[in-house]
Amino acid sequence: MNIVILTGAGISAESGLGTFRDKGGLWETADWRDLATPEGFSRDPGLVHDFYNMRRARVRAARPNAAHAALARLQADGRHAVTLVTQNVDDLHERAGAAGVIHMHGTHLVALCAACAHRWPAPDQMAPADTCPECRGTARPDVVWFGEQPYHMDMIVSALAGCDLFVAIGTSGVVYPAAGFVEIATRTGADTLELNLEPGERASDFAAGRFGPATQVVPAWVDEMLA
Ligand code: BJW
Repeated sequence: MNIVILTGAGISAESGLGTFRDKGGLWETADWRDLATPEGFSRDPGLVHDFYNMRRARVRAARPNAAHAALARLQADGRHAVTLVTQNVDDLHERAGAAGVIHMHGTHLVALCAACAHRWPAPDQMAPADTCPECRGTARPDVVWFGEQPYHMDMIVSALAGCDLFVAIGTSGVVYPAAGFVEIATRTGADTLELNLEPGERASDFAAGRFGPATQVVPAWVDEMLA
């Protein structure tokens, strides 16, 4: 079976990384217009770097959980062709052993030159004075902010067009284009499944849903797929 899996912040919640829109989430205490837009970065690059420096430190201290491990197990088993797309900017899928993970919103472990698009490993602390080693342009985290085009969209849409099953895990279904993947998969005739703590915004678009903490529902679903 060709399976496309989309993950969101909820899969990393039990590794200690905050989600965005839950109670106590990152956007409850901070304004996304200041922290996750190119305009916010132009206004106050120091504030944005501090936000990503804090999150980078949390990611470096975090460990993959049972849900990340289960998806890596499903992929490594080889019975199904698994395309893993994540909205997350952490590297917990890779550290659990997953291969070829598509980071549609980039990763804050990489720095990006805003002028020439050169990329290099992000230092633990980035600062407004940091410049590109190639052209001296402004350095920023290699993440996709609101109003910017998510990465690898051609690859993702073609994987969705050829999949038999689309599974969304731990994502609220609020942010596009990822929130529209279930529609694309449904149109192409795929079965669809939502695995989430509770039903997300697009729950009624999925053929089925299973709800509970990712560390429980994801390994249980993977066990069934490999039974
Ligand atoms: C658990 C759990 C546990 C908790 N176990 N589950 C009007 C209509 C349609 C679109 C738009 C519109 N106005 C503007 C737009 C476009 C805009 C958009 O969607 N805005 C909406 C808010 C309306 N989108 C964009 O601008 C995007 N670009 C774009 O559209 O370009 C045009 C284009 C598209 C395609 C081709 C060509 C051109 C860019 C979006 C960039 C998003 N960036 C961020 C920041 C990235 C860097 C960073 O991490 O800081 O991405 S915002 C933030 O939201 C982050 C996330 O990846 C993303 C999604 O969040 P996610 O993962 O769903 O997290 P939460 O917190 O929302 O949900 C967590 C879920 O987990 C919940 O369901 C919980 O229940 C669950 N959970 N604990 C299991 N233990």
